[in-house]
Amino acid sequence: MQKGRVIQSTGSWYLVDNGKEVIESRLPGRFRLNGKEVTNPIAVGDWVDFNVNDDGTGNIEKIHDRENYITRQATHGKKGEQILVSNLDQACVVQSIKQPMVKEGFIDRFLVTCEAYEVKPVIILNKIDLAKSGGLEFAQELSELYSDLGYTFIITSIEDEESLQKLKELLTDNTSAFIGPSGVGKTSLVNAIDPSYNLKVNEISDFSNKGKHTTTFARLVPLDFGGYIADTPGIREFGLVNIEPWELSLFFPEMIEPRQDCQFSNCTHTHEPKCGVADAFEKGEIAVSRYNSYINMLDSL
Ligand SMILES: Nc1nc2c(ncn2[C@@H]2O[C@H](COP(=O)(O)OP(=O)(O)OP(=O)(O)O)[C@@H](O)[C@H]2O)c(=O)[nH]1
Ligand SMILES: [Mg+2]
Ligand SMILES: [Zn+2]
Repeated sequence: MQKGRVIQSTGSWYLVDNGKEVIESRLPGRFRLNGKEVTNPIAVGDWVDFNVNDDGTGNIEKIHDRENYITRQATHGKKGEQILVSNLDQACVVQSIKQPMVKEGFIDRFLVTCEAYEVKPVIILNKIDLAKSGGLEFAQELSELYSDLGYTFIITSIEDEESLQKLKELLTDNTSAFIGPSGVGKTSLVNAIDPSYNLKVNEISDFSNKGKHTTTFARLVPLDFGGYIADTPGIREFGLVNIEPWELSLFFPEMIEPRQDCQFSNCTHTHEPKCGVADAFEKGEIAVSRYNSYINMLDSL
């Protein structure tokens, strides 16, 4: 028996990396019928035990318990959820300064969801080369906002070697996932830091800057400098996990202290009297974009 990591899945075949080679493996039928309503019993990122057959293919015998995982819709615990990738050290939300434009709402949802999944979040703002004609200041503001909140925020461009070096350091010896809208450059960044993997990259051809969904399967790429990166397909929206409305502000670091001054313990910080969060917002201690994200998320709960 060998231990390895599932780095790609087609639904019927799994590519398992044992550290030396990649073995095409199958899962015996009994695993599929254990009554679990997961789309796929094995997720990319899973650690498995497997036997090698005479023809060199593998048989997966055991799936190790997952330390954590993220799902496509981020509907934690819901039936039929599709796990994007498991056993992560960090999840990186990738945004671009332009084409498509950065969406703070996406970042903020992502940060809240990471808390719920117990995955460390990282924010990557890509395509900074496009900000030469304007947007650099905004990028800097975002960087300060999120860094002050305690998050790792890095600014990149596939044309800027220094920024790629920083990204490499962040990824070395970790299992990371790139998550974000289509067209922000997730695949391009993986290619730029590890050119041995020529992943498929598409030009943004449509004028609406929506981009094309070029990556269709999540896969883990073993990095030649150590670690794994999961390049995931673009998602338009990031769903929210099941959080009670009064709990939501617990996932906003800048609201933790102010909410202690709220009169009601189940305050939603919207219409209630004597609200510490509303006071802090009025004093400018909470960013407008962050408070807007909070309200939008609250509405969707
Ligand atoms: N100017 C500029 N263009 C970039 C940069 N990174 C990526 N691009 C371009 O952006 C387009 C989309 O890049 P992809 O890497 O396919 O984007 P993706 O996030 O993987 O998209 P999906 O797979 O659809 O989710 C391509 O035309 C890239 O060449 C960058 O740093 N600067
Ligand atoms: Mg891609
Ligand atoms: Zn309040």
